[in-house]
Amino acid sequence: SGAMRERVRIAIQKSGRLAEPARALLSSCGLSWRESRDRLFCHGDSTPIDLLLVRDDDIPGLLAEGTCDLGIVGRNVLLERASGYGTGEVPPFREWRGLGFGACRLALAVPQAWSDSQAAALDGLRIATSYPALVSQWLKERGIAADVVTLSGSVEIAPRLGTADLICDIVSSGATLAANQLRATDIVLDSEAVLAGPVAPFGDARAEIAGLFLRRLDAVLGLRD
Ligand code: PRT
Ligand code: ZN
Repeated sequence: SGAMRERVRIAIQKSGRLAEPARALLSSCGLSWRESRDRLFCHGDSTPIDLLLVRDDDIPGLLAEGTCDLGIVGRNVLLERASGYGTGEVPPFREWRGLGFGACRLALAVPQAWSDSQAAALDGLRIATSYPALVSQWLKERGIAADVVTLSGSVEIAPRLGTADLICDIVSSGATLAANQLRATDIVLDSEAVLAGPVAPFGDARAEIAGLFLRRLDAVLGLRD
């Protein structure tokens, strides 16, 4: 959005895996907030940086429309949305920093009973996933003609239900795959929580605020002395 603003809005997950570590990281950067009653918007106290507490899936869209300036979101969610932009279209957001928490992998997983050669021949098979754009891109890059079946949840039971032959899902410990008699094969994406921001620089007071925040963040992340 073209509106001039003098405060920076950071969107983070309201609840879920990234919510607490994101707040802790921002606190360690010296940010603090007045708790608002609805707890969807937290006004920054010590710095002109406010928080927006949302579903992680909404963060790329909020960045794209300019409702928030920065966001903390899984690389998997950010890149899935970025991959959804057509050729010639450039996503207005990008990863600014990897944040070192929320580590996981987007991985293909096949029934444990499959042999390695079965797992390597995916042409004509159906892959269930909540990440259709990333999976389609990965298949295209390798010239594999598999069908992508988009599911919003419970992806790991798709092979047993017969709705797909294999899956591509987020894995951290691997316990969920094991519980569903699946095993991971290829890694499509190594993910972690990232700071996402616009591709174009801010054209107003937000540039200085975001710059100061980044310097503090980099000090906390140990990227600089
Ligand atoms: O409510 P909202 O939409 O905001 O939250 P959400 O439920 O969509 O997201 P949430 O909180 O589950 O995950 C947020 C982000 O955390 C993801 O986008 C990833 O970047 C990251 N992350 C890290 C994970 C995991 N680890 C993870 N293990 N996201 C999901 N999982 C799932 C995984 O799919 C599996 O089904 O947790 C299950 C357990 O994993 P295992 O391998 O340890 O058994
Ligand atoms: Zn979500």
